[in-house]
Amino acid sequence: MSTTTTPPNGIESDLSVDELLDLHLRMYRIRCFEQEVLELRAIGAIFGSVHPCIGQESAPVGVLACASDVDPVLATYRGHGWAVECGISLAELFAEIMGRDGGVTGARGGSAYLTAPGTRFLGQNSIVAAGLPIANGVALAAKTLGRDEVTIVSFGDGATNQGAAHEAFVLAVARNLPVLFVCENNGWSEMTPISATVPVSLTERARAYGMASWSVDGADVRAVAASSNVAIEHVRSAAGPAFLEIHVPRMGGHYDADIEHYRSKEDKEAAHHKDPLVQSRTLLLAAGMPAAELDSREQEVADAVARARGEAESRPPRRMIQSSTSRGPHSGPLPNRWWTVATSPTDSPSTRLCVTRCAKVRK
Ligand SMILES: Cc1ncc(C[n+]2csc(CCOP(=O)(O)OP(=O)(O)O)c2C)c(N)n1
Ligand SMILES: [Mg+2]
Repeated sequence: MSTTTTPPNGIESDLSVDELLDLHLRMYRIRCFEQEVLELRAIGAIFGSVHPCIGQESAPVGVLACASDVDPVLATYRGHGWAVECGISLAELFAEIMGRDGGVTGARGGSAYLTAPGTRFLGQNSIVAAGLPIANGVALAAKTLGRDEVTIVSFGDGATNQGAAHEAFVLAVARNLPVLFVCENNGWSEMTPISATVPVSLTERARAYGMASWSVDGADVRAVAASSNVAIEHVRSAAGPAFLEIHVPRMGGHYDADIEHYRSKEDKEAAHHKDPLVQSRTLLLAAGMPAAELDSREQEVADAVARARGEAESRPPRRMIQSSTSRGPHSGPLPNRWWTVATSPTDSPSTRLCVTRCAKVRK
């Protein structure tokens, strides 16, 4: 099939149906991953809360479809989708989130601090807006070393109110850094609607810093890819940092146990109507793809994700995690043995190196 599709965002998209199918299945993989994570959390297989990106899948998929394989990526605690899209092993991601041996950083990061040493996925950050100045540092290094890289950092709408974001925008413009600031505007900062704190559009704000900026409807992955392409090319051509706002629906709560007492039924329903997967599926069917074929392609993806989960579940719990949970809350300095925890034979060489270095520093 080669029907061209055109999203209604003003930027033309020349995606073929096969390309749209690829983006759809990539989003579907993230959705399956998040649903498995929520189920694991519900049965107590994950310690601590998780912040799923359900509804926001078009952001990592649309943006990274236009990036190069070496462009560094940073995300927030809602960043599982970015890690998945960076090609990190799903089994290692599940193991990390579940505190199992063989997790991508030996279960030291968990859901909110996923990082994959030695890859371009430089990691998530639970401190709101902390990723932006880090991205600047990464971009400054790339620029100084003459590397053709665009650093991509994703963050929420609420993060744009943080001082760290302001400083990062100022520095990125002042130094003409090759950074793409990707704002996933889901309309909420925990329990506060963005309209309660920001009286102007976020792109208008970004332009005030001197950055090129675009806004796009995240319900349409074609539009996200088309806008990302323009934004990434802008940054790659050394025209300066750019700001891409993607309007995404937060289809669930802020985190897994959020009962959303502060949110109206209408707002929640509106978010579900913006589900990017429903839109891409509808487009594919309208373009003539048989429903049975689409179902079977989705099933293959769901099966692969379930297998990765099973692989992670078969791994033993990480020794360090057992030790931390059995000791309970600690006071005073941690004993040295905490930091001399051995790396696992299943850890990658870069993880072993990273852990050993951390242990030396903390002692
Ligand atoms: C520096 C800092 N302040 C406050 C918090 C508490 N906090 C966690 S998530 C969050 C809301 C962030 O909203 P947004 O940036 O829109 O991201 P979203 O959760 O919607 O993806 C806040 C205030 C934090 N983690 N870090
Ligand atoms: Mg938000």
